[in-house]
Amino acid sequence: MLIKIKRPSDCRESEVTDKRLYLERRRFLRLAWGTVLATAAGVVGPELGSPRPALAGEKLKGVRKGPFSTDEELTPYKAVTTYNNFYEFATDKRSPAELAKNFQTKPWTVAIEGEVKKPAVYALEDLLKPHPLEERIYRLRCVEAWSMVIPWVGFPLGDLIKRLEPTSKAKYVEFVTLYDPEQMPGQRYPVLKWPYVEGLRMDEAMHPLTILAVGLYGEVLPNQNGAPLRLVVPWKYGFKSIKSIVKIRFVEQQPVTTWHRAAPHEYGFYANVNPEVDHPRWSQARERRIGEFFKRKTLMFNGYAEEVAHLYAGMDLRKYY
Ligand SMILES: Nc1nc2c(c(=O)[nH]1)N[C@H]1C(S)=C(S)[C@@H](COP(=O)(O)O)O[C@H]1N2
Ligand SMILES: [Mo]
Repeated sequence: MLIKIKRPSDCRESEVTDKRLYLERRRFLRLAWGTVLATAAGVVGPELGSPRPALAGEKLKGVRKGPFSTDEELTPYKAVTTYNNFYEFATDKRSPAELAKNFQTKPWTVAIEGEVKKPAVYALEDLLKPHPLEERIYRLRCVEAWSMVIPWVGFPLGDLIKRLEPTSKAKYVEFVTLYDPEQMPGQRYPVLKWPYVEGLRMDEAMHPLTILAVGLYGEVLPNQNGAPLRLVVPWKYGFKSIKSIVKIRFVEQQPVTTWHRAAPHEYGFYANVNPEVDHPRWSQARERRIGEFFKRKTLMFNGYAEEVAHLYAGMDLRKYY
């Protein structure tokens, strides 16, 4: 009888490459931040006497496995962190990783405003402290018809919202990215109206799939992926998942979101992944998973229909695109 033994060469090339890079990076970080890591405690790491460029890459502690994870193959770390949409830095996908290298994410505050019982400017540490971190492996589907599978680290946005106690007038949640053209060179150009704004209906914001992420691949978010705090809404096109959040506002009216303002007939407020509603300039029926050659079919609500379709019962999804 022949028994097939899995040899290293049976592994996919991408797997091997990614693992090697992952380990090399780890080793580099150990060398660079040896003492820091030795004393690192928790989400945002230790208070440091002297400034240093970035916190990205520190290992997050006490991360438990969260619900809703897909078991699909992960997109390699390298691709997740070097193929980014972050227009505050640049409009191409390669530059944000380089241009965001020295982005200062500490200290960081988040203003909580509007229809809420506990409005305040919170230090990020205080905002995060009560929330245990979970790993959630989600698909991210960009409106440009590519997709990734990313192991996020974060916590349900709904848990934070409950803590902040919105009033009965709060029908939507608006999110705002940092405006700082000194640090974010893309903001020196009027490609979009700055700062970047996104929004969710209250029930979308409270949905257990919706998370605020502080990390990926077990580490603090790389700056180009939206450090230190970004939204992840897996059933919507990637542009809803706003990065580097400095303000969360509870409002009565539907927020005017950045991409909707820029091109209203191309980008709706809802932006649910929907293979049946094409972008005016291209089809949304298929997508390319980064790292794969053949395109695959795009699934309704990015494959999360079972969890979220009820939120839109009775709505015409061609009108509310
Ligand atoms: N502030 C801000 N958030 C943003 C963007 C941006 O340009 N600025 N790009 C969006 C788009 S179009 C996508 S597809 C995702 C990409 O996230 P990633 O780079 O972590 O994969 O971020 C979204 N969040
Ligand atoms: Mo996107």
